[in-house]
Amino acid sequence: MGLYLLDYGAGNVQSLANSITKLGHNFKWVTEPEDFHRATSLVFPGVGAFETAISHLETKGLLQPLKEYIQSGKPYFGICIGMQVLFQSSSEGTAKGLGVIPCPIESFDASDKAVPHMGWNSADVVDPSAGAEGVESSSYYYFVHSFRAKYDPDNYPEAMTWAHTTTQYGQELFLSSVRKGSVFGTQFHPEKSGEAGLALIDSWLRKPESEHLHAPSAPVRKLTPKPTHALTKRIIACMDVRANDQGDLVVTKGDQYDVREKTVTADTAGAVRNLGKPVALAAKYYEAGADELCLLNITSFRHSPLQDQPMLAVVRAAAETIFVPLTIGGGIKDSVDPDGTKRPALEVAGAYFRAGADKVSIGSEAVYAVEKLRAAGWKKGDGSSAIETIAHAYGRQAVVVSIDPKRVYVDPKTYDGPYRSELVYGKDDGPEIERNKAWWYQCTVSGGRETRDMSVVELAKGAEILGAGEILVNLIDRDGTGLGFDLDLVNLVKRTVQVPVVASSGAGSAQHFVDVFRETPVEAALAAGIFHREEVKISALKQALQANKINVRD
Ligand code: 1PR
Repeated sequence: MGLYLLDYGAGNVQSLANSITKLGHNFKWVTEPEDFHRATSLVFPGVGAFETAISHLETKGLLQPLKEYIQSGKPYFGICIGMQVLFQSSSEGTAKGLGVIPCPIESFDASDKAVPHMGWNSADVVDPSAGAEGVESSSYYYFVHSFRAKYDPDNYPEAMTWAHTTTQYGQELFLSSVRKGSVFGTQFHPEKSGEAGLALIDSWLRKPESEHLHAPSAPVRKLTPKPTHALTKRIIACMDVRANDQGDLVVTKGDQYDVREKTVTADTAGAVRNLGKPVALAAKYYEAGADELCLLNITSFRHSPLQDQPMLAVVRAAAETIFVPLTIGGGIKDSVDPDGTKRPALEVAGAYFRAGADKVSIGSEAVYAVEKLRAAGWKKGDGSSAIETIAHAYGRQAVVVSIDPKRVYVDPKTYDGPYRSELVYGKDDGPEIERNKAWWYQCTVSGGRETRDMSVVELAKGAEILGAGEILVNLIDRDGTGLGFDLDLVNLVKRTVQVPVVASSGAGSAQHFVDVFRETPVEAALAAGIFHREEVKISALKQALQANKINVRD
């Protein structure tokens, strides 16, 4: 008897479990079909890809019992894919959904916006007279998805009687939550939506069973999109994590990727710069209002990631206290344990997702995969790369490709190399001495130690073809310099891909964030040094952005 959570075996379900525990509730995992009879309420935190979710449920013999549970009238709360399975079908694949809500899930139109829809957006209650299911119109909730149920009363009037809230992305209105009878579902992730999300989960869990029964909403009405959507720009705090010389994992930060102290005092010279413990810093940034956190294991290229239990322990512990999205990077690649056991990248990523990560960030491996793709003529990948295998199992929104380029200075008058169309020309008033200079951006691997014969435009284009859901753009020349984001680089990448892009490297002041959001269409900006050294507080940064009319989450 009691609350059960359904885990079909892919994606980060740990964060929901952590949020329920933090709120003081007990639960059990569904392990066999009979558990659906034992459950008095059920939460399905579906993370990943629709097709994979349906086929895993079917293989485990859980699909039909799930359908029967929903029809039984006992309270059900589906999150993301846990909501989408209620629908007829999804254009993400050929698998059929449960068909409880008679309309399809389809892809967002990517012609006027970045897809996936990734970040914090608002949700408007369709029929306030029926009472909101803990959804506050003044709050923001975290979305991450490429497919959605369109709000479409003309074609699907019956399905729209399920509409509890709608959200606008670009000029599209879609169902961000559904409710009827004892069934509730959200497209957004309350377990990743900070305090607002925790409050929503708590209010659903605390309701007596009788209050879960909802009459149908008021008659379906037409809704018109507003001139602009409410998706906020995201602020990401990044922590580079590595073992120091004593073997403890510490947050470190270099400039231009060199993390060793340069000061010549007796006890610090040459030591790994230590800026604090990763779990404590992650909790601090969560409390301070960071919209996302990123942990990069920058020693991983020397170790087998699955042997790297301390890093997995860091992710587990961080996920217990932070309820915003968490990206893990470093060493996401096919690897071999010291005993010769092969570990595909998919397994490495899976271990991080199970520990509580929402996205993995792939660096060096992405470069090698795009080199192969380019050699094959930029057609589809062969399905074997880390980007492809992880995106297939967990959805493209779970795969970030992290680009670590360096500028290659050339004489624009004489340069006749392959990247002429990608050249950026120096300005007289740029932060570096750039007059009469031009450069292209060359990709690197192994944390900048090795350059490769590939430009940032090629890598971004190839990563998107292979299935990356987001591109993180660092720049080694600017890392830790405080000179500001390289706006030319960010615009170059934004022009190349349709997936969301994160600007990184060089933030030195709040004004630099204002500049990057005003002068480029980038979706998010990441910083490390200024947050670690407390030169800029996240709350002050958000105030500065709001003062400049840039929409951010409070
Ligand atoms: O190649 O898949 O194992 O991934 C390695 C990942 O680790 C890559 O994303 C790479 O950027 C990162 N990495 C490797 N070595 C280092 C290092 O510092 N020695 N960290 C490193 C790079 C750079 C940024 C930094 C921004 C913002 N960190 O993430 O956070 O430049 O810094 P700032 O705001 O202080 O300027 P793989």
